[in-house]
Amino acid sequence: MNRSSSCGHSKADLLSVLRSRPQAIASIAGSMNYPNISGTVRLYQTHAGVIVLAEVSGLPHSNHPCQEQILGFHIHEGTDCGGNMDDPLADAMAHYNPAGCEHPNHAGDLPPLFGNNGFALSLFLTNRFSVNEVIGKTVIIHNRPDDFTTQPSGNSGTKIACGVIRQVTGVCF
Ligand SMILES: [Cu+2]
Ligand SMILES: [Zn+2]
Repeated sequence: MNRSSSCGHSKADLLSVLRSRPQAIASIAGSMNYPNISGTVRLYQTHAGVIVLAEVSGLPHSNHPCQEQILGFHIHEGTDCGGNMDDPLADAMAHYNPAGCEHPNHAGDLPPLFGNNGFALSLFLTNRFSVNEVIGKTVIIHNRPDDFTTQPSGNSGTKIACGVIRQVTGVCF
């Protein structure tokens, strides 16, 4: 399962993996205060790391050209998008950090999403985790940019959207 080398992906062409089915998907939904947010995060295992493809709509945005939103984006260690009145996504807990690193070297620290009138699309490679090890954990979007400095979470503000990472059955097709 999930051995990309058996699927014919050459070392020189990581993006060819996007023609196959992702190994895992998180369906993103906004918290009760951000009901318009929805999207999908797809995870593809390659020999060089995990390709993450995120597409999200309904994000908070500004019409001012100098104030377009940049939104913190992480994998969190929690396995549930529930919470409480103070933090509707509290159950996502902290950044996924199995090696005990400081932020922004947590395994779950990802490039922030750049908003475009409420839409964001991001495609990147990370070898900080395998797809298999993050299945069941959560993807979180925040309402502020990640400053990549402040501990423990980059001062990225409120959690506004969440999705549980779920395994996609089947390997190649
Ligand atoms: Cu986060
Ligand atoms: Zn972090």
